[in-house]
Amino acid sequence: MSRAVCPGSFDPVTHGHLDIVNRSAALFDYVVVAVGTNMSKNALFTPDERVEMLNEACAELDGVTVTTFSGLLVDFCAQVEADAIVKGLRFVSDFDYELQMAQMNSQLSGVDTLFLPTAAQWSYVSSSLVREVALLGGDVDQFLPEGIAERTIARAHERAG
Ligand code: COD
Repeated sequence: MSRAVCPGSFDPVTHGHLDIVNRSAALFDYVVVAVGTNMSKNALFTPDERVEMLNEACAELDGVTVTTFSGLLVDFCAQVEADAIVKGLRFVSDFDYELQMAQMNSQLSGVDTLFLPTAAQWSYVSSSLVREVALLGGDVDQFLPEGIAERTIARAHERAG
C-alpha cells in the first residue's frame, strides 16, 4: 500500500488545497492530510477546527484521512509509515521555500517530497489571502468548499471585534 502525507496549515482549507489532496488520492492508495502549525502564521482557526472542516471537505474521498500533527513533519511521516510527502506549488516563491524544506526533510529522514503544480484556476488562492479578504469584509465563497466560507466570515467578524 503506497501512502502519502499532504501537510499544511489549512487555515482554512481552500479549493487549491483540495485539488492537491484529490490528485494525491489518485496517485497513492492512502493519503493522510496532516494539519500542522506554521509558526510564522497567525491562525484564524484552531487545529481541531481545521481538521473538522477538512473532514467535511474530504468526506467523499476514498482512502483519505485527516489528523493533526505537532513537532517535526519527518517524525510524523515515520509514525504513519509514509512513502512520500506531497506539496502543491504555485509560484517561484513557493518553489524556493518548498525546495529548502524538501531537502531538509530528506536530509533528516530520507523521506522524499513530490510537487504537484497548482491547477490554473486556483494558482492565486492562498489561505493567507482568503483570511485577509474575509477579515476586511470581502466575499470568499468562490475560494472555499461549501460551508467553510460561512465559518471563515463568522470567525473574521469575531476577530474584527
Ligand atoms: N494550489 C496548490 N497548492 C496549494 C495552494 C493552491 N492554491 N494553496 C496552498 N497550496 C499548497 C502549499 O504550497 C503547501 O504545499 C500546502 O498546500 C499547504 O499550504 P498551507 O499554506 O496550508 O500550509 P503551510 O505552508 O503553512 O504548512 C507548512 C507546514 C505546517 C507543512 C510546515 O510548516 C511544517 O512542515 N511544519 C512542521 C515543522 C517542521 O517539520 N519543520 C521543519 C521543516 S523542514
